[in-house]
Amino acid sequence: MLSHKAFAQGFKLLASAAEINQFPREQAGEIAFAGRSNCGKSSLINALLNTRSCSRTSQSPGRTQTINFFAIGRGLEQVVLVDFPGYGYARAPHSLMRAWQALVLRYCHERKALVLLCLVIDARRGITPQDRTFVKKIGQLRCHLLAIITKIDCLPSSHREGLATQIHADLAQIANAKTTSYVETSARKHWGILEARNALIALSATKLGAKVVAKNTPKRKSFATQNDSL
Ligand SMILES: Nc1nc2c(ncn2[C@@H]2O[C@H](COP(=O)(O)OP(=O)(O)O)[C@@H](O)[C@H]2O)c(=O)[nH]1
Ligand SMILES: [Mg+2]
Repeated sequence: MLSHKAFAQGFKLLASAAEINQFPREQAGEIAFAGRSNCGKSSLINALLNTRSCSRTSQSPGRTQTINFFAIGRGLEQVVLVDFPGYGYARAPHSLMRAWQALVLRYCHERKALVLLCLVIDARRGITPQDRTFVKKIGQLRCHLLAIITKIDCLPSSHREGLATQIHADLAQIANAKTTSYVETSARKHWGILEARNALIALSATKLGAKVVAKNTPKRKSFATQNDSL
């Protein structure tokens, strides 16, 4: 089971997969991160691990073209973070985009080790049409869906109010996961990173035996304290 210690012990790149046969052996629970290109996914993963180097942040969107698997934590606490290529990158060739998308969808549909899917959302944009398409294409998820809203430092505080409610309502219409939760962060200011780690710990531990919530009625959950659990 994932613990706070695991986030501070470094990471090991297990694989950068462009094809399904390059996926690593399923050795531990996997937490996957999806999001639009440039939404801040790499910065968020780096902030979660308190590093600058895990998931390469880049000014040029679309650079992450493989599914990257990083192991964190030791022994029974080991978890694998899975960084998907960003979708919605207009300048990537269509054939390449289709190949990434097919790979990611196959991962979501077939990977038994997947314990939690995180959807990283740029606070300034909210749920985009590409997010909608992605979530719809995944269809039925056997695990939880965690919306991680990031770059909230870019919004004036008056705009932050109601943002999570709106995103939650938008996701409620399309997501078909056991539960849908959200957390608000800024990788740049390190806001909400502890709460995001709490959410990853709690939600990744509850895949098995979790209560099944009826379709389109996601349960709302916030992760304000370190001891929160479902
Ligand atoms: N203001 C602000 N900018 C951010 C934040 N996170 C990422 N960025 C910026 O957004 C751009 C894209 O970030 P990156 O992590 O590479 O996004 P990715 O393409 O989703 O992996 C970069 O210029 C980052 O510096 C944040 O929390 N706040
Ligand atoms: Mg990236």
